[in-house]
Amino acid sequence: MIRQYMERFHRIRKDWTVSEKSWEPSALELRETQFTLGNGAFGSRGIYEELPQDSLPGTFMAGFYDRVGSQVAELVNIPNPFRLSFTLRGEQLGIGKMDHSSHRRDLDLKHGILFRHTQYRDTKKRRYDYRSVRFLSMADRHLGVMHADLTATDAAAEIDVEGALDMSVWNSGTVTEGRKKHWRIREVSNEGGFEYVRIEGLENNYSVGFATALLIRQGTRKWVAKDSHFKLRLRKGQTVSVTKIFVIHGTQDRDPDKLLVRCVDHLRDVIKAGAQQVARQHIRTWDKLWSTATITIKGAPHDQKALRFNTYHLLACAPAPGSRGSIGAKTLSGDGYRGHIFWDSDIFLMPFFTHTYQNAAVDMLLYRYDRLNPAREIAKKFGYRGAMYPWESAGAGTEETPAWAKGLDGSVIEIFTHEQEHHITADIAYAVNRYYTMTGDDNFMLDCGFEMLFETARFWASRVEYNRRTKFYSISNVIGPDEFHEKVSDNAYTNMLAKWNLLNAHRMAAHMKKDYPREFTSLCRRINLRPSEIDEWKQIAPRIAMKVRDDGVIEQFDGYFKLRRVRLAGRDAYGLPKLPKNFQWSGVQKTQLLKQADVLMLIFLLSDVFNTKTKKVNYQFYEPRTTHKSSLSAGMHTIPAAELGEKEAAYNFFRAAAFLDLENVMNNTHEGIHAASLGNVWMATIYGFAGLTHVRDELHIKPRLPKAWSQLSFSYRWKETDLKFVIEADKVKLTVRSNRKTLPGRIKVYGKYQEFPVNKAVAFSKSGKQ
Ligand code: IFM
Repeated sequence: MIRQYMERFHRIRKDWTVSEKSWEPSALELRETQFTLGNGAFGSRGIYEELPQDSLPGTFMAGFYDRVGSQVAELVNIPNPFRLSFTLRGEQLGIGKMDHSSHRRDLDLKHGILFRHTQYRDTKKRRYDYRSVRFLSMADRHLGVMHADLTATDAAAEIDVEGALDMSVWNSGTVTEGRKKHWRIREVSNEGGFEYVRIEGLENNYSVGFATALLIRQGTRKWVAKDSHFKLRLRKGQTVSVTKIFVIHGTQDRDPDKLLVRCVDHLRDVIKAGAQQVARQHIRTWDKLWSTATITIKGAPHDQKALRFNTYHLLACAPAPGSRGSIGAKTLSGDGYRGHIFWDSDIFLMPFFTHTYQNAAVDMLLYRYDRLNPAREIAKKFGYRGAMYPWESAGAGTEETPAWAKGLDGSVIEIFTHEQEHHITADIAYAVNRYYTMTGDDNFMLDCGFEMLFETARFWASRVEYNRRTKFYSISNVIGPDEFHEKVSDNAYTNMLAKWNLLNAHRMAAHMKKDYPREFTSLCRRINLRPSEIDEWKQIAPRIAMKVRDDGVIEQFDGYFKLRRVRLAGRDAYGLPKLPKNFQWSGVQKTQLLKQADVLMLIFLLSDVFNTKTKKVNYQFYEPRTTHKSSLSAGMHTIPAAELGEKEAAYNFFRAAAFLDLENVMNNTHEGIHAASLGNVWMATIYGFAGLTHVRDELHIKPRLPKAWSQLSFSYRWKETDLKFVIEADKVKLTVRSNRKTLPGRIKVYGKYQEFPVNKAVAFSKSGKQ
């Protein structure tokens, strides 16, 4: 039986399980987000199948957006496939509806399975034992399964079961809009006992087909419920098992019959193979994902679980292989930020995928490559050259930032990020380049990467403005990563990344010309890139303005130092600064307060450009001014804090990020998992505590584990080489596995270059080789 089979794998290993041990109505939406299941193609919130009041069912199909009725395109909340409702003697079985004596749900992070066990008591005190298990297959990304067992413990009972798709779903209302439904039902039919439903997006005729079967087993009797509905009588102590299997396919094909055949044939094949086989493949696929993604910590079980929770959600939202898709700011776990894709995916999520699950990283970059033309259009619209990527992106690659949104104090505010947050274009170039230097994937570069680097450089060359007085190039009217300050000039992050983008494109043009002359000529011809333009990149870059104080503090933007200093008063439970009492958000732009890392983000990304002294003075200056009102902030602070020996602060920042969604630190987890923070937790562990840095072609390792961690182990892929680290307080053990004869670059441990024979573990202590 599928449930027992799944339970065998689960064995309630505490450190791989996130649990809900009682029914807490106030945590309903929070748990729905936390218990989201996903396989990259779909995500489905961890709703209760009987849909208690205030449930927020959310099932999202990566890449399916619609804009009808809203300011901008939204990730569509499609019908909820996990609904299942039982009625016994007229009383509905359900949490909050019927009394219960015990209840728990367990999310198995290892295999992406949600277990549930609730013991109910009806109004006559008769008991019912209810267990369910569900998963979205990681092996077959169109498939989902839910299995429920109901036992009438005390007395015989008439039961009525209903398992049709739940159509009563909507996209959340936002500040200026009400709730929206982004699809209409185009077809409902019954095909050989399977329920078939086809919906269609309102805007673009995108069709999604659902084929569902409800398989019933009572004693030795087995059948398929007609119309997903049946009634039966349970004897005292008897169990009825219901297995709901559904397949979902999306298409833009105009021939709806094809979709029907695809869904129904697929479902038939799955049923023939059997749910157990499906479960086995699902488990195997998760095991494979974890084999490279696992991070093991000894000594701190809570941190260990938090890390697994974060990694689980990273794997659950990783683009399906070959999808050419990316990841929204709230993964596939909620409709916060309308499912839009920000720099979060390029800067915060790419490193995890690049070093553990490279295919997903490629898909994320292809998502951007496929939208190079809309980015060219945006540049043109603003009067620039090259490609200017939108701040918020959805399906089409056009700008999707809403004009209005809710501010930190709940008021409606006008949004300017789409007009001013230009650093996204350099962030994407940075992501392309980082992927290349970490993987050496020449094919990707020849097919897509070089073109992206050149088109983004072109944009910056047209975006900078020459100041005759200072003889420097300025970039005015921007918003940097710190979104508290709008319409500023010469934001250090934007300017430095623009400069980097130009210099790097110049370097890459030389590299391509030398190593791939034919392809270089053909690309230049295709995008009409002239040698004089490439020369111009090199001339502009060194003259882009950046202000640095005598003590080395980089001015976040022109005039920042003149703003009012507000002292943050005290720290919260995670060690994050608190705002002074009665602080008014409305005047925040006139203060030096930061929403999130800005200069420190720059220093992290271009780490080898800055020396330790510069890192230190800037950390000391900006950290006390940062409010961490963005989920992108706390986790990334771990890295400079750890590097500079601020051990306690580093650990606090790590915990604030690692528990961000587990403990609802920002009070908005109900809107969805904070994707960027997931990536931050991974980076904080690897680049903060394990102390890995890439310096040109070299890898340097200088661990600084938190006191509570006695050991940290993980895998790290670098240019077709798998590195397996086991790190303790004063010791690094490294095993290099590769088919290459030589290492991709030199490796320095504790400040000394070391030799690494392939396939052999070598250990080093701070004092030398062991
Ligand atoms: O991309 C971020 C931005 O940096 C801060 N506001 C939220 C966005 C989405 O996470």
